[in-house]
Amino acid sequence: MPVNATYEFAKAQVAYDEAKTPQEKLQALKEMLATAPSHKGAEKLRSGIKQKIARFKEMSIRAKKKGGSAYQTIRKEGAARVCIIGKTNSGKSTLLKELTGANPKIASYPYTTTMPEVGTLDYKGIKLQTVELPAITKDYVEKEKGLFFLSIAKTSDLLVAIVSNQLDEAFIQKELDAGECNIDVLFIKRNNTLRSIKDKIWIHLDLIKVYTKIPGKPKEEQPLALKKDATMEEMAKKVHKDFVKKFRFARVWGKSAKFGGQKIQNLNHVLQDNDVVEFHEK
Ligand SMILES: Nc1nc2c(ncn2[C@@H]2O[C@H](COP(=O)(O)OP(=O)(O)O)[C@@H](O)[C@H]2O)c(=O)[nH]1
Ligand SMILES: [Mg+2]
Repeated sequence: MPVNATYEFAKAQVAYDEAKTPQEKLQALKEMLATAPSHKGAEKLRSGIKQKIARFKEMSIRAKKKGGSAYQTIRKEGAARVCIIGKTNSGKSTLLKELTGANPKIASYPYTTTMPEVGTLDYKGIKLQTVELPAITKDYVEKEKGLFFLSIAKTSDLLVAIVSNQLDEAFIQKELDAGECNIDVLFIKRNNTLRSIKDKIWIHLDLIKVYTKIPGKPKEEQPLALKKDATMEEMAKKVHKDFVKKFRFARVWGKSAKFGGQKIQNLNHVLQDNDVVEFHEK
């Protein structure tokens, strides 16, 4: 049976466009090469496909080799990791500086930031690691750098994307989807106030802050971050690894208490934002 090469090729091309992982892309590219026209006029097309195949192969070999990447991973710190993403010149470095006081390079020319920049955002005493990722470009997932930056994005608890319009939003979402990055995205515009951006980040992280206190003293200045709906047990564990064993009861002030200083013996008691907890040991 005669094979319609053009049809097969088009099919492989669609598969390539729809492929989400480098492995799938590689598979589709091989199919494209096998079905590409063989006449002289298609030489450029074939060599382009071969180049892409070589690139994806190198990428997957590098990914398999432990520590084979030229890029350093960033150690997680603080209660959560937030990544600032966006197109070039969207104001990522400026926002990082405003949120954290870090000093990234800021310039009016594009692609100033070539490696991730890190700062710490202090939200009412909670430390949030904030990472600016270099500009998202088209077909991000096909570039080794893009893959690396996506791998950092995937380790974050929230992505903050600076956009000017719906098109930007769609572009960024598409690149994240292609990289199989399913982290929540908070889209913000540059004209949002810093206060509102900080509050939105906090709300989207779904965390609460709680305070410990020693009997007869006011609450500690430094709050602890817990995930929303965390229990007394989770807080106790966070304060000290032996605390659950030693737990006798706690006095609680705040939204989760019926009245200020309520005695709570139940380790499954659900805490709320801004609660103050005084632990009493056995
Ligand atoms: N008008 C205006 N310009 C800004 C704002 N934020 C950043 N810029 C400018 O836009 C350019 C790129 O900013 P930068 O933070 O380096 O963007 P990045 O490439 O996304 O990191 C610089 O010239 C900034 O001064 C803003 O909120 N308003
Ligand atoms: Mg930058």
